[in-house]
Amino acid sequence: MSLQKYYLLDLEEYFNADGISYDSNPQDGLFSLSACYPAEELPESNSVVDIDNIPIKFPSKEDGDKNNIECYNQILPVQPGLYKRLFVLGSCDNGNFEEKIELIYDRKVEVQKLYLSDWITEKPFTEKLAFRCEHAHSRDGDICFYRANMWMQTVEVDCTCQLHKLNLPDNPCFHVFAITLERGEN
Ligand SMILES: [Ca+2]
Repeated sequence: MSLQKYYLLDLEEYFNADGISYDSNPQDGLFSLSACYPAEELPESNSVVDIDNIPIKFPSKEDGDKNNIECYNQILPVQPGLYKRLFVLGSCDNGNFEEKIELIYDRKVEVQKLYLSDWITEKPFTEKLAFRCEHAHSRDGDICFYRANMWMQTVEVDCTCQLHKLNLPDNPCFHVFAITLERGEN
C-alpha cells in the first residue's frame, strides 16, 4: 500500500454524528433504532487501515467524539489535484440507498451516483465489505442478532480535470466515516 498514491481527507470538523460506542458505555452513540456500532470490533481510533490495498483513515471511537457525517449536502474541500477514484467508507440506516454526489472540478460539475447499503443488511449493493461486527450495541448493552457492517464504495473520478470539492448527498440516512481519493497521473 503506497500512501503517496492516495489523499486521505480529514473529515473531523465535518463529523456531526456519533455511531460508535464501547461495551463500557453503550449509550455513547446512536446510529439507528437506538443502536450503534461496537467500538471493540472496529479499528483503532484515528488509525490508517488497509482495505484491499486502499488506505482509509478510521475516525475516533472515543466516548464523546463524533465519528461520521450524516449527509445534508455538505461541501467538502479537497486538496486540488487530479484524481481517478473516490472511496467512501460508510453505511446507511433505514435501507440501501442511491443518491447523488457532486464532484466539483475547476471547469465543471459532475453528478455521480453513490450507492451505499444499510448497516445491518444481508443484501447489500455491490460495494466491498470493509468491516463486519458480530454484534451491535443498544442503549442497554449488546444486540447479538445484528451483524453491523461498514461498506466501502467506489466512485470514478475524471482524472483529466482538477477536483476541488465534493458535495455530499442530501439524505441523513447516509453516514460517511472516511473518504480517500486515489491520485491520478500528474
Ligand atoms: Ca461514541
